Amino acid sequence: DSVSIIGLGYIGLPTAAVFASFKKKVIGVDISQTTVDTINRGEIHIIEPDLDMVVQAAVSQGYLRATTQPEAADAFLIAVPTPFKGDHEPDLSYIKSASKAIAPVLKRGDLVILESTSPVGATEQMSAWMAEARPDLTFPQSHGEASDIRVAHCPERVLPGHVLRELVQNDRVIGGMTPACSQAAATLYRTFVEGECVITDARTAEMCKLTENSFRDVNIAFANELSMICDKQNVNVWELIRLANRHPRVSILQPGPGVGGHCIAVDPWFIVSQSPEQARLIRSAREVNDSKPEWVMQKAKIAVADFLQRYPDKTARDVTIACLGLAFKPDIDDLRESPALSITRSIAASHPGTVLAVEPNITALPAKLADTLQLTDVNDALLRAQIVILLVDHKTFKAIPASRLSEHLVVDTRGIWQG
Ligand code: SAJ
Repeated sequence: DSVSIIGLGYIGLPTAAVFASFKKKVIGVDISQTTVDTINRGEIHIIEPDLDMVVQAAVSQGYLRATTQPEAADAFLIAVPTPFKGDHEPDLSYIKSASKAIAPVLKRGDLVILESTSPVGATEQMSAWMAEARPDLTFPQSHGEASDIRVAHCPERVLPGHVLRELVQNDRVIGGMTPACSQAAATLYRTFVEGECVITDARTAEMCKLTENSFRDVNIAFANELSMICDKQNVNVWELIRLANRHPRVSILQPGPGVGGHCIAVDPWFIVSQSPEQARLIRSAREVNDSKPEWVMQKAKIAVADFLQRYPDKTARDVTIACLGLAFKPDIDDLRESPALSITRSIAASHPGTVLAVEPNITALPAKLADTLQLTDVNDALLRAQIVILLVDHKTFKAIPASRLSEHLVVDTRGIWQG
């Protein structure tokens, strides 16, 4: 049987590669010709450990092939982005175009799975779009178990940086539009999933994915709120959390400079936009996490003011600030939607002196930043800066001995030195 993956990004490409490594014939579809060409050369356009090797093997052994034009297959997995637009409304336009693009090649007995994180009801909507384009086929919303096409939602839940392992090991929530749709999807995933494939309906599966990321967002917001309260109360939040977590039923997450990545900072809004009256806590959590970068910037400004008070003969122009870490979380090189990056960018835009950025996991700054920022290594940054803003708890930074920071004014947003 063949599987077609629509959308060869952070989820689609690893999924395609894993299916291919289990000797499924995989047709990868992406609207970007460059992406398609890169993959067909056996190379990758995204950052994920070990993915290059798996893609290279899949392509060279002939199990994975990419194209911009959908082709007939037995199963289709849609893994396209679902960003938000306007006032945090989910934008389903990519799902719409993907379902319209595959509709012409669908045939009786095919299975279509939506993997993209989606608001409740999106799977039914996707099925309706396909039905509109193919009046000659029947779909579950009108024909139930007897339909020609099976449709399910199976949200991805893999952690960036550990995608290949989590794809195989995590349990999968499988929400078919009918029980037979769920069974068909579960059979497909069992090709490589070692975790359990747990069956539910499409709406519950949609809500489940949003719930998982909202749960994490709310818990991180709790930690971030605590860090701001403790700062005011002159209590060390890192010690506080360690102590509170000694309670057998307390498990507080770690504060940071804000929440990055494309999932946790986005998905809770889907719940809020569908249930604005009820989702009060979820909305507040988003607001708390989104306000944290601004709070860190204020801390940086206070550090500059403190420095100038200590050295009245200096001006802000003489102060060099080192921002340690740009990635959205530790030990990865992914700068997308990173609070560390936005904080560094804002500091660079407002501070009249030099701003140094240290990101050991990249070799060059993104072009738009190269004008306002200098990328350097930790040693150079510590030698030149008077103020150090720690933004990401990369291993390299954790290894810096306290003695090297005794001369600096430090804002440690991750508690790696003051914890
Ligand atoms: N963060 C904190 N404090 C913490 C934990 C995380 O500030 O204690 C921050 C991180 O620094 C980062 C952000 O939160 O900026 C998100 O990082 P993460 O590691 O929590 O999550 P992601 O965005 O890399 O991946 C999440 C995962 N979801 C959950 O853990 C519930 C992953 O399993 C999902 O597949 C992924 O979102 C997704 O694609 O939805």
